[in-house]
Amino acid sequence: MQSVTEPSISDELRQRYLSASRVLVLTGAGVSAESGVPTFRGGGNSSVWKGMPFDVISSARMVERNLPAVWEWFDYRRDLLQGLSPNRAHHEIAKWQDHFSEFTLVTQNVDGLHQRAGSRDVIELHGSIWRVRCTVCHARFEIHPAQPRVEACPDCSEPVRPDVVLFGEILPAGAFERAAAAAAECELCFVIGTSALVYPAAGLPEIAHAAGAFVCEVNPERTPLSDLCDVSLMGKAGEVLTLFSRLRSETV
Ligand code: BJW
Repeated sequence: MQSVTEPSISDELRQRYLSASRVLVLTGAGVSAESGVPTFRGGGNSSVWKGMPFDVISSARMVERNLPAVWEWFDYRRDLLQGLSPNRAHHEIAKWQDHFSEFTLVTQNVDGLHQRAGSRDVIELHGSIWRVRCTVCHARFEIHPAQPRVEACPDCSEPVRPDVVLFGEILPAGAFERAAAAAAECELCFVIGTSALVYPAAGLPEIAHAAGAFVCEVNPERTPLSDLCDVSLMGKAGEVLTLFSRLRSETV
């Protein structure tokens, strides 16, 4: 039975958090909102780019029709990110990797802020804004923030595109499979800052729930997953996750 609570941690969640060995965290754009990164569906600046909804500009069709416009949109977002830093939620999640014997962080975000907060082995379901991919030979190259991005593939000179997953495109090889395996094995699953509208990512908490995991959502708003979750902590990720930090320090 799902209970929607104010952002305070129930005894059951406390006990599960302190005793869990296998934990999976799925994050979305909301985890970066407190860093100043606009969400996709939160009505923020990035929902529309020069009159185009994000699902038009961030589409495979636009890559084919107008790659320079796609680059303009991604260059703008990378420039924005360079002035931003990981927030309390990213830092708290980074600590969790050392608290649990099996910890898997799966993100839909392309911003790299989890890694900048110290998270290791992050499964990036939708790619990274800090990589490009050749449209012809598919070779991948990192973008270094201090250097201009690669314009053409160094291997074959063909155009490169952002190495992100657009609607209708398939996820990076093995990424969803790894995430789904961890979801099926976890005891405790956190779903943080995602509208849970985009599949297959939104299917991960469903897999965890079906396999018997306790599922906890952290989001200021309800989502299509709220009814499935055992607990919905309704609040901002930075504020809510700080409660878990205190919990651990209280028990030491
Ligand atoms: C806070 C907060 C704070 C605010 N603290 N929280 C099954 C059913 C139906 C459809 C499909 C299905 N399987 C596949 C599909 C098709 C499609 C899909 O899901 N469509 C639905 C939208 C209908 N999926 C795909 O196409 C995927 N590919 C695929 O499945 O390939 C196989 C296949 C191919 C062909 C045919 C069929 C199958 C690919 C999906 C790629 C998504 N790409 C994007 C863009 C990336 C590039 C870019 O960055 O521009 O990824 S879309 C966009 O949405 C981005 C995000 O990662 C993704 C999810 O958004 P997210 O993270 O949830 O953000 P928001 O903005 O939606 O929500 C923010 C949340 O934060 C809100 O809830 C706020 O309340 C909350 N919040 N402040 C905590 N402080």
